[in-house]
Amino acid sequence: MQFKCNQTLPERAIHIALKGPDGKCQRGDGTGCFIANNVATTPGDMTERGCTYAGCRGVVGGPVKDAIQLTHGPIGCAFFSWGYRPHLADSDFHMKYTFVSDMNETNIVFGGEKKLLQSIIEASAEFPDAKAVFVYNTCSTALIGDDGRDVAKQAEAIIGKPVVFFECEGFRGVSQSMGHHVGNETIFRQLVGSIEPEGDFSRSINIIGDYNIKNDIRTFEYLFEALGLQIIARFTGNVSVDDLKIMHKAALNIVHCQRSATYIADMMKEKYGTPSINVTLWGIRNMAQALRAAAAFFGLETRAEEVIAHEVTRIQPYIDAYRQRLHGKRVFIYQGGPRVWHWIELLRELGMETETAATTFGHTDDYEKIFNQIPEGALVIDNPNVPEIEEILNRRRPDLFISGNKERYLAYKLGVPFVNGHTYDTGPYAGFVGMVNFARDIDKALHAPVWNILHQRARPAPATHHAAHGFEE
Ligand code: CFM
Repeated sequence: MQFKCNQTLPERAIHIALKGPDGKCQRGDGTGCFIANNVATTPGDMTERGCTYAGCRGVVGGPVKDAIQLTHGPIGCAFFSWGYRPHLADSDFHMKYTFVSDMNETNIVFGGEKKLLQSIIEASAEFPDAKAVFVYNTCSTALIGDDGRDVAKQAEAIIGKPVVFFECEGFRGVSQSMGHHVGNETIFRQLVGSIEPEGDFSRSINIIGDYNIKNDIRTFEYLFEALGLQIIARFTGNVSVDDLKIMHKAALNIVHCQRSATYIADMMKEKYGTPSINVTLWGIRNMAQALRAAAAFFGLETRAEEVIAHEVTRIQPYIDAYRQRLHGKRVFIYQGGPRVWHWIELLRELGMETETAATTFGHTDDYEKIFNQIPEGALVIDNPNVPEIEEILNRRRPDLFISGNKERYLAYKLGVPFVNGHTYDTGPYAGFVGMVNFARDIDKALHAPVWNILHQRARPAPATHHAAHGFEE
């Protein structure tokens, strides 16, 4: 069987797949290969992907709360990386300010190294409390061959604090995913292990791959602390430069976002022998499992059961109430990558099923985790463009679309209830208590009074299984 989206390029067929009756991925070109992913976007396809710089500046480096975040490039690169992702911390310096070398035409012709050096010196004189300067390279400065590494070295000698140069020029990878990798490697190489603190770190952990979106850490950090564990560093939500320097002391790495931050856990394993566990900090079963796994490592199993029992008792009445209202709903989740597979189980705990799944930059391991969890007949699409998303919303008519701000108004216009899964309109959504917020927001979206008006008009019949997915040729 061959199938594809009707409103799209023929090359896209390999990025669209169904979960077949054998439980395997049935790709749109009928070859039986696994869904194509993490490859260059087809020219002419209006992808929603970000660039390497976006993944490095916006996702991994940007949350570090006491570093000057300086873009080496044109002003537009800095503007569009500033404030779009609410990675909160207990101070707001990193969210409030963005710095840029402001490359103009003359600088592009004659080189921007001097201007960069001057920008670093000026910024650090203006903000003496900052603990480091993070410099991010962009397409234009990479193309003209500015030697940012050398400038960073010179600047470091002048200002006397770390100047970390990220080689994250936008064109370097096929998506923001490459920027995560560059961010991990650079922070590891330049900062981790640069201080050797005294003390007992035998019961300490790092939380790797959480960015404190709308204060997610408030929902799970106290749980790990209740086990008796000390959190040394977060990578990178609410983290300071000094925390990053000593994160190699942790006894265990707890890896949450396994797309953007497994790299640093692997490098720590190799260099320092730090063990790591992969966890999901969303949903009841996953959060409990994360606490159990951490506790098992330290021999704190009894305490973990007490903590879990206490928390689950607290939230269960709310979850039960929401479950009654949400039961049987069919969901389309479209996120950057891992959140799709992180949430399938959580939605099931609320009585809902994920029948369509898409990621912007997921890799094979993300798609394997998705295929393992979705039901037969579910549709999966890699790096969807807007016409494809529109076609899915129109033809599959999900009851709920969990996606991001880029798709919000498309969903509203097509009359599909929407929840913002990237930056959360309210949040936090992680941990046990965050799940109640998530359920509340889903309930609000599904049962908003506006749908009563729409429902009076004719709506296409909801999609059921195979033929109804509407993607056959
Ligand atoms: Fe990791 Fe993320 Fe995600 Fe991500 Fe992102 Fe994000 Fe995401 Mo938006 S780090 S990969 S690059 S969990 S910003 S906090 S929600 S696309 S699925």
